[in-house]
Amino acid sequence: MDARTQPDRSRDLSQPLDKLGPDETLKANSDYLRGTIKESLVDEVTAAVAASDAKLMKFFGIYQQDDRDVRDERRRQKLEAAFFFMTRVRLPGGVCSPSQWLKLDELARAYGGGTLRLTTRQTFQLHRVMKQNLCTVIQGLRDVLLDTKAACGDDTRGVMCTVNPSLSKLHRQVYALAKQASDHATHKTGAYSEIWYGAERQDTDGPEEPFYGRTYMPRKFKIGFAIPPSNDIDVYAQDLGFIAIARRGALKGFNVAIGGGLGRTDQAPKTYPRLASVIGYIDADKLLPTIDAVMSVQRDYGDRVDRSHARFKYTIDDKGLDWVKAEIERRLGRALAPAQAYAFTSNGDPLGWVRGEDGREHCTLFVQNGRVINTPDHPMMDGLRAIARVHKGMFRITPNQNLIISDIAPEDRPAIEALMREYGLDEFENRSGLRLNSLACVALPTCGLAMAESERYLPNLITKIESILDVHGLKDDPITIRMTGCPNGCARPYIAEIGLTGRAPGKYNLYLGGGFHGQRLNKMYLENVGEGAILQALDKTLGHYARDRRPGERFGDFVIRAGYVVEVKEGRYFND
Ligand code: SRM
Ligand code: SF4
Repeated sequence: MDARTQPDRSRDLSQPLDKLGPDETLKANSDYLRGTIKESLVDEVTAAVAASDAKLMKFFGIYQQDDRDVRDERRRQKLEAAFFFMTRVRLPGGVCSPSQWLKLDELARAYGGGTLRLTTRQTFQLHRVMKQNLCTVIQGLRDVLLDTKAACGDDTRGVMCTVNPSLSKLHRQVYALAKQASDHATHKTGAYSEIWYGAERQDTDGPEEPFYGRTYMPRKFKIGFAIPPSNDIDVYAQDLGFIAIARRGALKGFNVAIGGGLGRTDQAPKTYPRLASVIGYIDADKLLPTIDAVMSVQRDYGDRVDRSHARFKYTIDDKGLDWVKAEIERRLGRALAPAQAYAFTSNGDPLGWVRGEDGREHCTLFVQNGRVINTPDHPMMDGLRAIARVHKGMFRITPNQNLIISDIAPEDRPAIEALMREYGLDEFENRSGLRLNSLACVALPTCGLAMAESERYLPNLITKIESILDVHGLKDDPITIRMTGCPNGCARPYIAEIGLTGRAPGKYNLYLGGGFHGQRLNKMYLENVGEGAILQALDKTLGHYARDRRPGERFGDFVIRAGYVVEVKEGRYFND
């Protein structure tokens, strides 16, 4: 049975669109995402685009934003906000070539404020792109075979894949499938080429969007591939996660996990983070039909009235996991096999050099919060450009916002190492285990949803926590800490051992007790508190941990055993 031909309730005329949410009407009436984007782009009266076009442009990886640092001042001066656009690249598995890196570097310097941002889903974001430069940027990306399709919007988003290059053969196999999955599930509308490349509209033989129809997905849908023992992609945070099962180093198939998602809203208990449930096993050749079957269930049954309740996790909890699994199996035309044994050990990145099974060398560099930028004492952007000019292998962005210079022939390593030393790219050895396991979302000044600082604040907060770690002798212990500027959870804070989510300027919720390899949600320990209270709480709990931990016990496990927080067994009890 082909799930692509299964019922799509979003196109069912018996469901009047006006009974659905406004975003559904917008999508349905947009002529497959064309809207009036072309007109908006040439409107010289404003640096912004029409509100409806701003929503549609997300499907093309482009977000309208404004500089929040100057928002109030501009309002006082009766000027429109300082609008610009964030452009997110589609980069399955985070792999890019040196020529792609050089192009991104060039575009970032010319149009993106002189900085590149590596994201928690392994891709690049350019911020501060002006409306009149968007086509140039997207055509520049096309020159190196990159695009921004479906990097945002109600579709599949960036497909993630574990980056561990030491398992060379297995990684190659899984990465190839992740790329195939991304190409398969990305929207097909001709609007992309027409708007961004200036192509003529082509007649299509069949439907323009054979899978999505006119209304696409009810909400974003995230797919990721994990290769145990690394859970770097946080597979339990994906709407649809695949856990690679290998035999003698070669891929056999995948355990299938569904219904992960972290977004929530403060004071709205109906929203909650949920970890994905493992529902069975498939052979590798059933991958694409499984993606179709799972996505089509969410496409047809996801909530199209209330967007805050439209992620797959809510469909699963409303309908019941057993019902959803049975519906997936019905569409797949077969039962899933029982899940196979696997074990994760960490969701962090091992930094520094490793040699792959194929003899090639790989070096993972620490990039604090994914920000690639030149500063007076740390010319990181120049350093990576210098490496890209001589590097014959690949770059891989990790889900922890770090960067691997990968696939280096042993004889080329000395030259790369010399450049790393010259530009100070390898200066991570003296950093604390906490800093090396930290993640922060972008937040202010570009994110329109931020309530507090994140990327610009976490490094300073960590410096203060490091003093506490020094006192307790924990400087080298790997402890995960993740901060976001609002509860949406873009740095996956709810599965960190220490999570901080912004409530207001200078105020955060503090969560403790997440699983070290992403297997357990944390629990709120303090609500809406400032730096003083955060440091006090961490001094107390970290000190207690240093004194009383059992051999090998992780901080996240300890705070539960010591009674600071209760264990969250299921995502839906997170808010209790
Ligand atoms: Fe996110 C919205 C940044 C990963 C959950 N996210 C946003 C927007 C686009 C704000 C907006 O809607 O106006 C942020 C742009 C900020 C900026 O200025 O760049 C934004 N999200 C990011 C990135 C760049 C964070 C980072 O610092 O790396 C990550 C880009 C990933 C990528 O390459 O595609 C990013 N976002 C995530 C993740 C983590 C993940 O997917 O592994 C999550 C939690 C997992 C999940 O989806 O449940 C996440 N972002 C959200 C949500 C909450 C969704 C929900 O179900 O409630 C929003 C808000 C929304 O969609 O309404 C959001
Ligand atoms: Fe913006 Fe909130 Fe996501 Fe941070 S978590 S990038 S503040 S939406």
